[in-house]
Amino acid sequence: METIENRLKDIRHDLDHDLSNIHSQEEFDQLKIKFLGRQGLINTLFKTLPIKDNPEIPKLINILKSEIEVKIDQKSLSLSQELRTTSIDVTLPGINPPQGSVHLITQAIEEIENIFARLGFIRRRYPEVDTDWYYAEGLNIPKDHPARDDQETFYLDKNIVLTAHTSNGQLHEMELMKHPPIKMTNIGKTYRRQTDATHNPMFHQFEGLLIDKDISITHLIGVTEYFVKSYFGLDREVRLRPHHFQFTEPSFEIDISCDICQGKGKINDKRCKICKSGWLELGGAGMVHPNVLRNGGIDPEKYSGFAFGWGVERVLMMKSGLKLPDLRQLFSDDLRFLKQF
Ligand code: FA5
Repeated sequence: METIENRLKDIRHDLDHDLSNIHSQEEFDQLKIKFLGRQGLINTLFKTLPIKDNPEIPKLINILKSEIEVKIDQKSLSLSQELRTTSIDVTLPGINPPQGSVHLITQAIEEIENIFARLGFIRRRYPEVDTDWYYAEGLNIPKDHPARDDQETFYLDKNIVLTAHTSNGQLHEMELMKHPPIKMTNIGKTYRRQTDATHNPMFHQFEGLLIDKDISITHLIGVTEYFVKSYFGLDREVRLRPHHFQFTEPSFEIDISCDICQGKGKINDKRCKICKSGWLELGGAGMVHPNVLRNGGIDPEKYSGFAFGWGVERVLMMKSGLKLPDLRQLFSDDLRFLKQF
């Protein structure tokens, strides 16, 4: 009798162990078969124990059977609750993850890149952290020259700067290509110690450089007009104003007609508040200085070229229909502002 009771005890123990390890319907069904199935442990007890000799034995087996049935019922309930909370109902409608969009500045950069690509300009990426040679000295700006003051440069070291313009790409490109024709845009981040409604300490510039035989100001004007009409619209006009840059000779500031007053400088006899004169400044340009060509290993007797460097955020602000009172908004993380675009 003792061994029989031990067998029943083992089955109870077995059941408790199995029940605590069940986490799926399949495991549960297997467990039911194992204990209560036709070939299960309970039926095996009836078949193998001497039930005819001792009427106590079937009683004990039936008590165990009822215990097993109760525990199995309880598990069935708790398992269905567990499965309900953890399973995925694939028929439910999905939750859309929040959708981002390309930032305004990235959109502008892509548009600018594509406009110049249509004219055959290849986009390069030159360093944002560069040596003084590429940034200034090689561009005909000697040490201690007052032209360095204009840019309020961040120096990381005596000889290493966070570039304040993308013009450092000019010499890199000449070294890379070695021989003209050269036709590149260098679009990248630039840094100056400036901050107000039209200046940010980090901003983007796009530099253009074209060097070949017999390149003249006419080509510069043609490329500028193509860009201005493609980016701003066919109604915008271009003008060149004499200016000075160390690395171009002659040098210009390029202006485009104001879209608010249509280049008149006045709206209903009142001065246009945006431009005051009918023109908005696009940025600097000029014919590459012979010293710069020489520094890049190109013979200025054989080749000539033009370069320009304009601000991405500024052209974005000047674009028709986009009125940004403060350029620094572009760098804010205010989604109410950014989501408009
Ligand atoms: C230059 O940086 C010259 N390297 C441009 C150049 C290239 C001239 C090739 C000749 C040949 P400038 O300092 O004017 O030029 O800057 C060019 C443009 O950068 C400005 O017209 C303006 O659009 C933009 N810019 C300058 N500083 C800032 C700033 N802090 N925040 C936003 N945009 C700026």
